[in-house]
Amino acid sequence: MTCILQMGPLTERFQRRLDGHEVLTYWQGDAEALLAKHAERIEIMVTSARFGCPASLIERLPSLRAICSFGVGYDSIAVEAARARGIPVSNTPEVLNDCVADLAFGLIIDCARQLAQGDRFVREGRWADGNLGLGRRVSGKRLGIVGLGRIGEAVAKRSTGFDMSVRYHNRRPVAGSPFQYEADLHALARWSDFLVLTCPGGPQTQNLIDRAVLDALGAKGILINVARGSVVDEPALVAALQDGRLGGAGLDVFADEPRVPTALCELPNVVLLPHIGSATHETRGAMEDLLLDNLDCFVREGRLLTPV
Ligand code: 8YV
Repeated sequence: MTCILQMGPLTERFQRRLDGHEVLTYWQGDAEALLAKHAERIEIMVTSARFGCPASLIERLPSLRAICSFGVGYDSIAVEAARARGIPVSNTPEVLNDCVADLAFGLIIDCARQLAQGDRFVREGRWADGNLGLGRRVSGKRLGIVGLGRIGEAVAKRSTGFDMSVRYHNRRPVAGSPFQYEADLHALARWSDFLVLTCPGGPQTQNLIDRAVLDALGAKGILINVARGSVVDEPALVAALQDGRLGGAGLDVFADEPRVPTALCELPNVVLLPHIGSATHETRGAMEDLLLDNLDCFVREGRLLTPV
C-alpha cells in the first residue's frame, strides 16, 4: 500500500480510483499534525496546478519519490527542488489543449461581439430602450499568439475557420511552423487585433505583458489570457482599460485567484471567467485519468508516463 499525500480535492470518481492506497488529505484538518505524524512515510504527492507544492514541503518529506500533478502548468510546483532530490514530477499535457483553445476562441468572440454584454443588456430589460452598441468583426483579423506550444498551436488551428492571419512570439522560433515568427513582442502586439496568451507562467514570463506591450496592442486591440495571471502586469492592464488605451480583455486567469480586482469587474469591455480553460466533464476526466495512469505506472515500474 503506497502512502500518498493529496494536496487538494478532486472528484469523487478520482478518489474512488485511489482506493487501495493510503491517502492522506492535506487540505482537511490540521496539516501540521498530519505531517508530524506521517511525513516520514509519504512516498507520492498528488497535487494540481492550483494547489501546487512548495520547496519547503518537499524538504519535509524524506521518503517522497514522485509528484503527480493535475493540470499542464507546473509553475506552482517547486520542480527544481524536486529535481535536486531526484524526485520526478508529472503533469497532464495534451488532453486539455482543445478545451483551452476553445475557451480562448470563446473569449475572442465574446470580447469582440459583446456576448456577455449583450446577455446582460437583454436580461436587464434595456433592449426596449435602444440597441446595444456595435461590436468588432472577428473573421479576417490578425491573431497574435504569445507562446506557440501545444495550446497555442490549437488556438492557431481554430483561426483558419475565421480566415485570420497568425503570427507568434516565443523565446525561439518553432522549427517547421507555418506561422510567421515575431522576435519582438512589442511588434507582435502592434500588428495584432487579438493577442492571445498561451505561454507558461513562472519567473520567466512574470509581467511579460506590461504597459508598453498593452499600449502597442492599443485602443482597438483585445488581450486574451488563458495562460497565467502572472504573465500580465495586472495594475497596468486595469489602467490601460480604464484610460481607453486598450480596447478590451478576455481573462480566464488572474494574478491572485480567486480574487479579481474590483476595478476589472466594473469595466464593461472585459470578460471575466473563473479559470475554466480545462473545465469540461470530458477534459477534466481525461486529466484525472492521465494523473492516475502516471501514478499507477510509477507504483508498478518506478517511472512516470508524462514527466515535465
Ligand atoms: C486547471 C490549469 O484549472 O492545466 C492547468 O495548468 O491551469 C487548469 O487546467 C488546473 O490544473 C486545476 O487545478
